[in-house]
Amino acid sequence: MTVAIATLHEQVSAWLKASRQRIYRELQAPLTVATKSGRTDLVTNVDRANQRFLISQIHAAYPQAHIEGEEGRQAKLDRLAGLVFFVDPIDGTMNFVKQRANFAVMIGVYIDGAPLYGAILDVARDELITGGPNWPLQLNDRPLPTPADLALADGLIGVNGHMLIRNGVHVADVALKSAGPRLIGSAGMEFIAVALGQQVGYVSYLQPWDVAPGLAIGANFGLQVTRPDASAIDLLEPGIVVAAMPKAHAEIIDLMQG
Ligand code: 2AM
Ligand code: CA
Ligand code: CA
Ligand code: CA
Repeated sequence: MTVAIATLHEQVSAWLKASRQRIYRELQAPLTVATKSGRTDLVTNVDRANQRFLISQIHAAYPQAHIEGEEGRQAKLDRLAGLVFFVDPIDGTMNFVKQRANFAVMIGVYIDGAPLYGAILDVARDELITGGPNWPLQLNDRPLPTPADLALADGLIGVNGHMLIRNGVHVADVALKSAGPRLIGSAGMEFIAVALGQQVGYVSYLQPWDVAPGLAIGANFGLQVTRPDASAIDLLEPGIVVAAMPKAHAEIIDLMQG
């Protein structure tokens, strides 16, 4: 199967920009907020509506595609064969509800399990980061420099708050060895910070749609995205993700094994 990446980029960019317009239009009415697995795991009417919108756009353009989206009622993906779109209609729903900022809409596109293209829109700033193994790292269609391959001591590290507080898999050790931990509360925004060279990496427990877009973008600039034992990410399962530039990644993996 061949997919023209330039066409894909135009389509996905247009869907994400349209999502932004729809989100702000829907915010003119009160939000409906519900909990999922617990008190801090939220979904709103806007998450659900935007997922329906994105799925309809993907289906119309790529009828053969399989779609794995966070809020859907569609069956969970059980294989990565063919063209697969990972969709997170609002990433950082708690931030969306509490801050109306620091949330993203994002899509990762894979063929037979290999990354093809990723796009993350910082909705509040209207900044779209795109990239892939064969697509340049861009911010709103303008090229970005490759982030520096800093040692952990020289870079800020994005972390999952609960993992840091509980020192799950030595996250506190990683934070202490870094130039400082940072906590944004949106996986997509964390990957944007890494792509912009603002932090050297990110450690969290993530679902496939949280990691797929950033992993595809990072394939453009040597970002290492693995499990804590350095094994490859299985995009069919949730799990701990270590995403970092190569030097810091090697250091983080060492700390996490220790
Ligand atoms: P979400 O907002 O799309 O759910 C910080 O909470 C980051 O972790 C966000 O990117 C969030 O994505 C993700 N996340 C994954 N599982 C979560 C959960 N059970 N509760 C809250 N956030 C979760
Ligand atoms: Ca969620
Ligand atoms: Ca998410
Ligand atoms: Ca989400």
